[in-house]
Amino acid sequence: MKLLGTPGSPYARKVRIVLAEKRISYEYVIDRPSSPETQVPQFNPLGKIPVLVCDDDRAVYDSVVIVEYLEGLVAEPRLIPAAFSDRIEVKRWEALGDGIADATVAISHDLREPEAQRKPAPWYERQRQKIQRGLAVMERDLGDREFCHGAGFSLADIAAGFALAYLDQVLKDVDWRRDFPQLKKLAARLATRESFAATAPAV
Ligand SMILES: N[C@@H](CCC(=O)N[C@@H](CS)C(=O)NCC(=O)O)C(=O)O
Repeated sequence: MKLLGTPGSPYARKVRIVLAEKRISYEYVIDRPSSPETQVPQFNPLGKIPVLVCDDDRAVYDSVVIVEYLEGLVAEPRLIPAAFSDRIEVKRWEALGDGIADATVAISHDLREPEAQRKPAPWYERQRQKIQRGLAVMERDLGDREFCHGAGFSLADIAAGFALAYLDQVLKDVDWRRDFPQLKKLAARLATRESFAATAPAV
């Protein structure tokens, strides 16, 4: 199978961490949807990465669906619990991670525009509040436990980890380590994990 993505895409990294955890081999194809040569729309009509192209040429998108697909394809290690309420909890963590990444992507893309064309200050404030509130809920729900959900590593930890790492990558002024000490410890633990270390974007 092939994964279309870019080193800068947080959602592609989330999928790559899952692939690494499950030790699934794949071809990683760097494909920027903004490039005139992109193949992404051939596989995803929405023109977004990540896209997983299976060996039978079936394309799976977006990252939430890809992760669910990989969980069904290779059962171990289990990243999404089978029990209904645990499953929903872990998916809620995934929604938090994705939502924090969505707001971070929105800000970082707008900051690339010439100053006169940028969104107004209240729009920036709304995006930053999404990030801050999302992090506050992660901090509260993690508490002083080792893992974001239950007694072991799961997609919930991947969700928190990729979103925090992406914040470090593109919004360096957000000092989340100062405000959220439990997330700070979590991120330090996750950074040493093989799947995170192997997929960390070059600095
Ligand atoms: N919800 C999607 C978000 C994917 C997404 O927004 N990808 C960005 C890159 S980080 C993209 O491909 N943008 C190109 C575009 O929207 O044209 C997912 O989780 O896969």
